[in-house]
Amino acid sequence: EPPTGSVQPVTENIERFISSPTTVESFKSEFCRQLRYEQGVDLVDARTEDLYQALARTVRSAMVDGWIATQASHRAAKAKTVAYLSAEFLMGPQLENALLSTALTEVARTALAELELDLDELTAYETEPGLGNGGLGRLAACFIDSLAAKSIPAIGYGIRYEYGIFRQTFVDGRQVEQPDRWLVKGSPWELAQPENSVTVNFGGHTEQYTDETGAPRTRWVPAEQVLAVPYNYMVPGFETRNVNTLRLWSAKATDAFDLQIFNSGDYESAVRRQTVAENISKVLYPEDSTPQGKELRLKQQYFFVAASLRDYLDTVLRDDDLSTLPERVVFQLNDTHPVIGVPELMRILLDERGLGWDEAWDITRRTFNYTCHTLLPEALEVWSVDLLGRLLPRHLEIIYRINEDFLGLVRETYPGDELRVRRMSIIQERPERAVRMAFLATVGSTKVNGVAALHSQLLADKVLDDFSALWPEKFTNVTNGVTPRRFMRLSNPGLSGLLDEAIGTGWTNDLAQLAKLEPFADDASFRAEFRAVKQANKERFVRLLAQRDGIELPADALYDVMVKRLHEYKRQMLKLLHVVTLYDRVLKGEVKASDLQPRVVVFGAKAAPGYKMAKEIIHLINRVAAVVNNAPELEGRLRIAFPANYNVTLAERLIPAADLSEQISLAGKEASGTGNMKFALNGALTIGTDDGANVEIRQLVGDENFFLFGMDEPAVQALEDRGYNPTSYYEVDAGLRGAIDLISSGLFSDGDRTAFEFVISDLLYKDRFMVLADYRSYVDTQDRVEVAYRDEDAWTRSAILNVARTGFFTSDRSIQDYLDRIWHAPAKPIA
Ligand code: GL9
Repeated sequence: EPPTGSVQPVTENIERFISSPTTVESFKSEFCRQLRYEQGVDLVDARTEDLYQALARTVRSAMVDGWIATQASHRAAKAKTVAYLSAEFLMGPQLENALLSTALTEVARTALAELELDLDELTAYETEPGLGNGGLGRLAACFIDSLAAKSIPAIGYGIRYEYGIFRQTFVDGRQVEQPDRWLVKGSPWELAQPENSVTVNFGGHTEQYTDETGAPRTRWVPAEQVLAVPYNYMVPGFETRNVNTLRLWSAKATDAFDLQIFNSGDYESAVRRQTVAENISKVLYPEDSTPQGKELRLKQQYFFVAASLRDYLDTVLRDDDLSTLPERVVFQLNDTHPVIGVPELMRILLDERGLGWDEAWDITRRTFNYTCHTLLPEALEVWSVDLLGRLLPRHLEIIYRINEDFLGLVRETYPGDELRVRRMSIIQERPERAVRMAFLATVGSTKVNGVAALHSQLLADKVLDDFSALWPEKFTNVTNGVTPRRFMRLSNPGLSGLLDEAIGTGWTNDLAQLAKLEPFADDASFRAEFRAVKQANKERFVRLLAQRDGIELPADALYDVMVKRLHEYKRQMLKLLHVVTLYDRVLKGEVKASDLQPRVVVFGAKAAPGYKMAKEIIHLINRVAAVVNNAPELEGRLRIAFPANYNVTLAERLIPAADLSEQISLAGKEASGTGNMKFALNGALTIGTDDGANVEIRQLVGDENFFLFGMDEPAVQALEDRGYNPTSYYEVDAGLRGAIDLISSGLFSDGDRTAFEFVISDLLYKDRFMVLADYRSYVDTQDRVEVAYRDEDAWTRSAILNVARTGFFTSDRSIQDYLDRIWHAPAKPIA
């Protein structure tokens, strides 16, 4: 039913009037039309920006028919939809991926060439939307790619931050954050839909009343309203006509009484109201693993979740009967950020739809599932009862009632065990009364999953042990994955071409086919070609870095890469101690520089702006780099490159160039990792601990093709239990002492011996992540890496086997696991 007042659309044969730009001629014509009639720019005057915009809009228009058909078909079929709720979607550049999915790359190249324009130049011009912090946001982007590729009805719901993750710069080696103004020139990829805006309420109080039937009811009387405006991004799938939706919400002031205030002459108040509302989607919180508990963050969470539920129920589903909701949609909670959706759905069912508590709770629990992405206790979100009650009074009441019923069940199951009741309560009492969002998510969901086998096991055995004891069948694992479209086909055309020739092209959406590569590891001519691709990728990266950062590097070296957020548990310090050890050995004459394997160590890492230790470590890396890179003693054989502002765009060029992938977190701390998968799939060998998905990578590639080092999780636990004393390692290990003393000597800080005291004294006296305990094992293993790398044939063989044996880590497989174990939503390919 079209909404009343809308014009009846011409539905028959709309293709008679318009068509999608899928041939060279129509592509050229649409490109010129966009440039001229939509942007008002003459081709002869067009700047790169104008050309890029016109190109992007042309490609976007090629996706629209599939997008419209997908929505119509899913609506008609009443298809079960996966709604992926995520505060972050770290999408990366869009143009190449859209061209790949629409199979228009060559059409675009030719069309542009006929206009004397170069596709690659325009592709390189794109700035990526950085609407995520790291692994969690990038995983969401890989998942919506795979959902589309598999023709699963799915919607991604998130926030259209006006400023994404900050742009990192270095000033005297220190991180300085610049705002990421990704929207100033407008995004050519979005379609605003202000007519589908929804209002989101905050504050106020609740009231009891009796309805027409005399039944007691509750209603929320909010104090504030904000408008949520949807922006749609098309999510095309590889080799399917289906195009899914990513719907990001932007906050806008309602204009209800703005005008009144404005007319009364109080212009500042009118503007202030607007600013307060629009601040909600202004900026991505740049935090990693340490949520700040700020009011604006909770507002962001409720804002996007409330808008998404409202949108799904009223605009997508449009069904009065919500009793079958669990058959029509599954809301997947990407970490605890959207968990306020659980009481929000309860509120809708109870207060707006008039359902009874039991029925509402049954529907809600069957509609939500929760993915946990961490093991660090400090990363688990809690919201103070005080703040929640002020911002969302009705939700707090509902949470209390959920908790009451839940604790009733606990008491019934474990009579007399009040300690357990306190441990399991959704409300923590100390240090302040607060809602434990991970517990609320667990109670409110059908399934709870971790993101790698080890992580899921530790979740069930440690972090959520009481819950897994109560509900063992609720807990499951889905190991993360990455999309091979972006992280192989697009980022590594050299390797992709080689794979196409060797095993056919089917691997791109059936990555298990990489197994067919296995025999080629023993083929000397294939190994030579594989090596040539790796070398060409290094050269391409070297050219990019010279141009992007003015960093000059040798291409002929072992590329040793550690890229990920800067966090103590990930142990960038361990990598740095290794580098300093190599330098120290040469300075002491223990090793001749000419005997060193030429090595380029690449770091890429952003630190949360308020994370002092992480920022000090960035500074230290930069200072060590400045000295090492110019040390005559090293004869240029050891280089450190730390390009600022590591992002998806840089990752796509760097990962294919890597020989060695650094995955060196303290065992039991990295939930999964996904960079580890990207490196292995691009033929890098891993040096890593038995942590996260490293465990599964090693099982698949085999011990002989993986450099394992360090303590495993039980050993870490045992050391913690007996009492860890980092200084004792410093005292007994001369190599370690040499490295630490070199840093303390002032050599990297113009003679200032105190410059890095903050870092060094923490290592010596606290070292929460046991860097010193794993140092010896790490450095010895790096020495083995160096020997292994010199045997070109054996190394290349291992690299090929890494590719051949890691097809498991495609996000297509992750999505299949979610479908089989959690979602049960069938594919609906459109005709
Ligand atoms: C993370 C985990 O730390 C990673 O180990 C995991 O691979 C990803 C995706 O599951 O999720 N959880 C988390 O908060 N972040 C992760 O990367 N942090 C950021 O995204 C910054």
